[in-house]
Amino acid sequence: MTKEINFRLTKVLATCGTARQFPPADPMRPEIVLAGKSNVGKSTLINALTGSKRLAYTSQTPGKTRLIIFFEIDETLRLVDVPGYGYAKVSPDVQEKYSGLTNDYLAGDRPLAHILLLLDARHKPGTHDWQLMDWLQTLGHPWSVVLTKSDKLSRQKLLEQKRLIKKLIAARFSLDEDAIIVAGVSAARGSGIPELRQFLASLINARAKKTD
Ligand SMILES: Nc1nc2c(ncn2[C@@H]2O[C@H](COP(=O)(O)OP(=O)(O)OP(=O)(O)O)[C@@H](O)[C@H]2O)c(=O)[nH]1
Ligand SMILES: [Mg+2]
Repeated sequence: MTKEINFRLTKVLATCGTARQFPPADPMRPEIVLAGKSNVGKSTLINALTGSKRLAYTSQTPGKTRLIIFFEIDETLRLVDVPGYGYAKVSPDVQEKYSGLTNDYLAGDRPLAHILLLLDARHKPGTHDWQLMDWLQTLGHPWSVVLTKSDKLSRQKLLEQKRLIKKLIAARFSLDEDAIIVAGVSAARGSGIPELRQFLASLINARAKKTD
């Protein structure tokens, strides 16, 4: 049976500056990571998914989320907000520390169900985005792309951008374009949010069936 997930039943589980602070892994509560460049809209998307205005901290100042934050939804799954990368005003050693924390998480023994790589719908993937995709492919983690701020584009432009991103990723990793999932969302308008909730629920349900 497919379990409904109530995304409104979300709480902050842990706010972590080091890997030691990560909450104990719970295989019954698989984790979905939101990763992406600083300011791409990770925290805003968590707020939109959970119907909260200020659960995840959002700001106009890029590079604000410096910690890994674990959210728990309906005692069923966890969303993990990892620090944004590629923030130019942060010195390289500070940058290193935060990407180190993300690497600790990704390379650690977590019940990782999926990674959502967020890209601004208006732009192509940058160096740091490709680095993360390379790393995820190397680790063998399943991931998909979410194009954020889709309200900044016309419907037609968004479609074109989705196609372009699929093409670029397929070329880089020798994949079939149809195997690449690229969703579009606008937290500002709420578009794509119910579909993304549905996608996450289907991932969690598929995983639950496998471990039955
Ligand atoms: N127009 C529009 N703006 C958005 C959308 N989502 C986020 N933003 C804006 O983008 C800015 C950054 O959003 P955040 O959610 O703080 O970004 P973040 O990825 O968490 O950033 P870091 O924590 O620095 O890594 C904020 O000013 C948001 O209001 C969207 O769907 N549409
Ligand atoms: Mg943030």
